[in-house]
Amino acid sequence: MNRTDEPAVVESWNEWDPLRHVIVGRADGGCIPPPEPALDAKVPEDSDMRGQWGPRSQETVDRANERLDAFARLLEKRGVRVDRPTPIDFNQPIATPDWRTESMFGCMPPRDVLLTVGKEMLEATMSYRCRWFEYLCYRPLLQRYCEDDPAMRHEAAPKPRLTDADYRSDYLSERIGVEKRLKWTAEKHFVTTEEEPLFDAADVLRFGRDLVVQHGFTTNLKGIDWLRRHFPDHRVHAVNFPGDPYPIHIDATFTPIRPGLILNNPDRRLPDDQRGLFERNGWEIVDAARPAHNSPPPLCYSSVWLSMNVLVLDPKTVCVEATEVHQMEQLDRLGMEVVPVDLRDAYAFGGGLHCATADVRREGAREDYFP
Ligand code: DAV
Repeated sequence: MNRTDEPAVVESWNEWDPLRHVIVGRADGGCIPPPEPALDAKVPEDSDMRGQWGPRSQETVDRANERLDAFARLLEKRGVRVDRPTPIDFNQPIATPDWRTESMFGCMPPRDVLLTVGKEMLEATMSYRCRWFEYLCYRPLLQRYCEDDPAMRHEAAPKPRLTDADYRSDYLSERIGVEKRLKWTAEKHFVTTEEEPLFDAADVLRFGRDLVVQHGFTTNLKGIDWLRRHFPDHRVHAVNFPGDPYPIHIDATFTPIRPGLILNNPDRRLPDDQRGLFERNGWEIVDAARPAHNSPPPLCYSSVWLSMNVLVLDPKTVCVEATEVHQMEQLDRLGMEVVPVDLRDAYAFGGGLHCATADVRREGAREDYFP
């Protein structure tokens, strides 16, 4: 069923049904992009990345690729078909009529760009200029899926202009401080404005009939409204996590494991008034275990909470980063078979196990988990 010479079938409705076909990113040519408004707002003020940009060293690229290749082989051994994107030369200037930037980013976290909802694969708008053209790396795959599967829908959200009007200028100051950041995120005063619809695919979680979308730095309310209009047969729920001073992407914050069970980052709890949907339907929201690390690896955008950026293979099996002993232990206790995956050396390229993948097919149909 998972042979690569057989026609691909696109269909995935949630984050946990048995995984059959997935895209795993590559580190080739990954760059640290030059400063730009939305990206600067995300780089933590004490980060080793402040002020530097350019191609990442070949040594770090090779090491990340070794890990990603091994992850792909592990998935294949478990019967999951794996495809890989086609990198382009990321270390070149790009421009639109509105702006120019000196380099792109890479094609490591496919989850940020591609949103699979049922038989549709949707290219997100993205909200960083350096990631505007990243969809090109996935076009060879999407074209093939279209040829193989007559019912597959390849969609792209309207490309945003990403002029300066998309970004709040008060986020551009060098030193804001965590206290002010937390006040701003609690007030939903994020770096992106409501100039036009913006969303990254990694702000969206799929729960059958329901989509849960994080409102934050990389997804604005217009982006959520666009998703609501685009998926009229889904209920789209906006959530936000006031404890996160750098709210981008939901997948190190709120992680569904199986029907009825979600891990929530204890530093970024879902506010009480947004829990009703889950509580009314008997879903348990559990504090995730603390990360095993005190700091992210060098030159990494993400926080230590990539510990909870896990990839669920089926409702009884979950891949967890191999050094995240506390997260492994907790998931084991919650009744999951835990598959350790050595991926920390790829974190700097854009994230953990969930980020590094994008669903093509999971078994199962669209269920209503919140009737
Ligand atoms: O906690 O830094 C990382 C999410 C990456 N997709 C964080 C969020």
